[in-house]
Amino acid sequence: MSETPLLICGDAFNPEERDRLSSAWPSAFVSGPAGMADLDLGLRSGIKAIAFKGHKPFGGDEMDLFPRLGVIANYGVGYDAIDVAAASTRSIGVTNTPDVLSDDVADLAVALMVAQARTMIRGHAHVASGRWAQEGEMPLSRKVSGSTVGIVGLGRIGREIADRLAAFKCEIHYNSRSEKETPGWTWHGDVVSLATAVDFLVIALVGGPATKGYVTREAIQALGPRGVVINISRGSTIDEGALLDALESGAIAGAGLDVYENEPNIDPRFLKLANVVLQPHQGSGTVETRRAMAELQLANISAFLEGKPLVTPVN
Ligand code: 8YV
Repeated sequence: MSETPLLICGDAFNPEERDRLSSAWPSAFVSGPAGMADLDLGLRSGIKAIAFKGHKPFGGDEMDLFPRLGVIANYGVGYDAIDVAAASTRSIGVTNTPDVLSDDVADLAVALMVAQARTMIRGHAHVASGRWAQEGEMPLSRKVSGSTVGIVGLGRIGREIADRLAAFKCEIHYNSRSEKETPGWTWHGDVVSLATAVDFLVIALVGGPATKGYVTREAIQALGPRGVVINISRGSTIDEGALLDALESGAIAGAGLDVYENEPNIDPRFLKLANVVLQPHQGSGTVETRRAMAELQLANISAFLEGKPLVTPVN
């Protein structure tokens, strides 16, 4: 049997992250779950932990390739790529990297709101192209402070977004399964009621089958012509076709998006829109936070391989 306990899985790992893992534990590498079946049986039989990064599906069939597998440590708070139920039935632990990225993702959500409403991308082009000197001022933009905001999903990240927007003097509404203890924010039992009440709808849901298409066509319509959708969660949480229809027709005012259904090959309809600010799924993508995520992932792997309790288990 091989003496290699760790498999690093995902071409999204950068060299520093791979080095950190492989300096801690003897390891092998595979670019994604699809390549696991091609690994040598001797190597597979020794693997006890998998460090996972990326969004390609990792299911029970792949888990069965590793008879001694005890933990899958995900790099990221969202673990929708991993079939957690399949892991649980096989007594495989799954871990993620919560909390350490909430500030960055919340910062980006607020930045998307401000950039969209204050037409900052257009403003940059106006200056950089020299048009400012030739044509003078741009058309006026739209105020963010004091606006009415609806947060879909008041978990760790949703809460950070709401706290920031409360400091922007926004009126905070939210939708979650049950009412939470808040400083007087307004709870809505469904997303259509939430969308009807607000101008900015900020999606901060977890991904996965339970939230697929949660923000429906009806909810998008309910936002109305001043409505702006911000999504920093997963592309799957909103009806993307309905969002594109509403953006194209002017049924809503715009969107600020960090996530899409088909990343990185996003629907080309997005590229023709003038009322959107688009980011390449970089919510947690700062040097500081990615390092903290990598360290937490390694802490979970080391805990497992040393027979200690997992640091941030999800099952
Ligand atoms: C990704 C994320 O994990 O944490 C999450 O759920 O979506 C991101 O931080 C990161 O892009 C690595 O794939």
